[in-house]
Amino acid sequence: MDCIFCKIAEGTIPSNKVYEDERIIAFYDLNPQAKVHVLVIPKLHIACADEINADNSGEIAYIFEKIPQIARKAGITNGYRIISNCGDDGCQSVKHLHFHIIGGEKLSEKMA
Ligand code: DGP
Repeated sequence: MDCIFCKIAEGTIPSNKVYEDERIIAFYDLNPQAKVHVLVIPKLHIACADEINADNSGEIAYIFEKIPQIARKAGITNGYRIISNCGDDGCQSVKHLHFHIIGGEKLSEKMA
């Protein structure tokens, strides 16, 4: 499968990693939208939030358990926003489920 984030998870495409274990990887976004912008992905290929189901939702729960640690490791100390774009109207450009963690500064009150 030709998926950039699967390749990052396998290590065949390099990334600036914040955190990695056997289930997930967190790395800095190539095109940061805030002072700190990290992406967290499951190593298991799940296309987007639409494809979360009873068989794979444990990976998502695990990501959310780890997000506080990842945010701290990225230097975020005063709150953050978690975003997951899904599908065409959601402007998802990489079709491997990912959570944007943005922070490190006061964010806009608008979300869209
Ligand atoms: P989205 O629009 O929600 O699908 O966000 C995809 C993000 O992925 C976008 O902010 C840019 C980032 N991105 C795309 N390709 C790469 C890559 O090869 N490395 C890194 N670090 N980020 C990437």
